[in-house]
Amino acid sequence: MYARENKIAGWSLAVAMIALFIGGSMGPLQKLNYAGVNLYDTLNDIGLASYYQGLTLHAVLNALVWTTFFIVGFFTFALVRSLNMPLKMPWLNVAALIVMVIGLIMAAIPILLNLATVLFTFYPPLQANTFFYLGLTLVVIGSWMHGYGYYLTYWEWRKQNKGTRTPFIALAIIITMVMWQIATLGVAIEIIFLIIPWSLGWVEGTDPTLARTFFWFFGHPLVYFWLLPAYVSWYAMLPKQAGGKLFSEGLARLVFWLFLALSVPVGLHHQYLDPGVPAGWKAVHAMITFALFFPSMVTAFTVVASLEVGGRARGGTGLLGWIRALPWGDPSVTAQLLAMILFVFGGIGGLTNASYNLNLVIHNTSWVPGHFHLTVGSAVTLTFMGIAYWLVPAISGKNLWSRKVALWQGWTWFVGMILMSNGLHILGLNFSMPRRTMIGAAPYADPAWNPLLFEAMIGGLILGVSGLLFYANMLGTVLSRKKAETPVEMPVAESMDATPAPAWLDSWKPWMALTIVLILIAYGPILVDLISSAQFTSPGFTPW
Ligand code: HAS
Ligand code: CU
Repeated sequence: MYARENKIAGWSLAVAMIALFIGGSMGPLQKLNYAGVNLYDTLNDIGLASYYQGLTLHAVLNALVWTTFFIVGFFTFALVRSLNMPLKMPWLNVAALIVMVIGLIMAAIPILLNLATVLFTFYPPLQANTFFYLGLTLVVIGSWMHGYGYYLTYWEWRKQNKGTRTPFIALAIIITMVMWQIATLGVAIEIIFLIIPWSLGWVEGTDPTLARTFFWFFGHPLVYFWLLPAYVSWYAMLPKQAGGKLFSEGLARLVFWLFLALSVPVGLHHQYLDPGVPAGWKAVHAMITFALFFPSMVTAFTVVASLEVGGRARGGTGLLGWIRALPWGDPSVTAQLLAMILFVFGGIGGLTNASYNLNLVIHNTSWVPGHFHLTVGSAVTLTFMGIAYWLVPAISGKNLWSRKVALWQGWTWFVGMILMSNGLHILGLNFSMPRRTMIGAAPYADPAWNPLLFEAMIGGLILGVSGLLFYANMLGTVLSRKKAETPVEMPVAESMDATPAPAWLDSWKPWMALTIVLILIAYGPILVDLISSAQFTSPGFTPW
């Protein structure tokens, strides 16, 4: 069943994991540099020019490639099962994957040649080789094509199932892809109209403020594009794995619609310190960011309630006794529970960032990488690893190589991330240690930082070990010659709602209207203002 879809999913996951392996292996090096150990000289011999080239590889491969490829693989697998019908036009999704891989190669070559050491935000006036931008554009276009393949399938399903509510997993996937479609318009405009003509030398200068504003139109919803697939698992799959039920499918649907409407019009919370963006618009985006806090709190409540149902069904009693009764011996569950615990702290840090006055203190300090390693590096990545522990067996038809190694992997990730992010957060908050800086070579580095740098380094090394455990298991599983006796199926949690979700939670019109209106309000006037006063005067810089 679904052989084609499994193939698309399997290859997407393979690319994702190779990217995470290469990108992730830069991580421990960065942390060793914090402790004054400079391995980059050795790496020079194999062609790595600088800390910043390593950092670009790390962030592009981990944050952009690992996530995007994993997500389309997971979604392709889950969508068809949720709708109970194969892809309508499978060749479109195959073509999508090919376009994404071509784009990846096109972007990777300039990075490896040190022609695109611009970090993952590629802010102008830093300028990379044009192929880097073209490659990223192709990855995005490929992901759109995946989306079109999903929409066509969904459309067909709706035609055949008039009056039936869309199954939750399918609906959540389609909403996520539509949100991504809207968000990526920002980066597409930035790259196509501002950056490519400038990197080719057709125009002399560019306007960094305008470029950054288009980037963050995309950059914030990007983080929810990473998060929402984890939410799909937490809402609809994890409760089943934990022996529970989805506490309220109605709430779960509401959350995804709210993310559609609220994910984009908040990008200026990354630009609080940008001069040239009027403070009033920053305030509007700050308010919408706090509105966005609501669906995450609903998620915390609903997911924990769903887990509690599971824990109690498994014999847990008392106020917290159900937590112990959860299946902690199942590595897929454990990884995701630990990811959720780390996300509590990542989320609190996010609220700190979103508060204008607090942001002034932590912006561009190591607090920010502390924050995003708890979110994209833990809530998302550790959840994806947890998903991989059933998904890779399901696709390959093999048993997971070692449950024990997988359990160790989840726990080491948890411990390593606590140490590393704690160090980074405090260094940023208390000592204003800058982010994106080769601290090992910084003349202003203060000896008072050393204990925390050491803590972060130990955390980073533990994470490196955890990564190796993950890869041992993935390779062990895929390369094993023995087929599993009982095939692994996608876990789907039953809903506890007594009635099907109301029609307005399965209806695109009102939510799309709200989405468009909010974006027009939050971005319309400021973009008109920035475009009409744009100064295309900044030449490109390649300081490496
Ligand atoms: Fe963020 C910067 C604000 C969430 C990623 N963020 C970043 C950057 C990245 C990133 C990559 O306002 C750096 C970008 C760069 O390079 O410059 N972020 C927020 C806010 C949230 C938030 C308000 N961020 C995320 C997520 C990310 C992510 C999710 C990736 C996936 N972030 C900011 C701001 C900046 C920023 C500013 C700019 C900083 C600067 O100055 O540069 C919120 O969405 C967070 C809401 C989440 C929660 C947590 C809910 C908890 C749940 C778990 C429940 C589980 C339980 C445990 C209770 C409030 C759902 C149960 C366990 C059992 C065992 C039972
Ligand atoms: Cu953001």
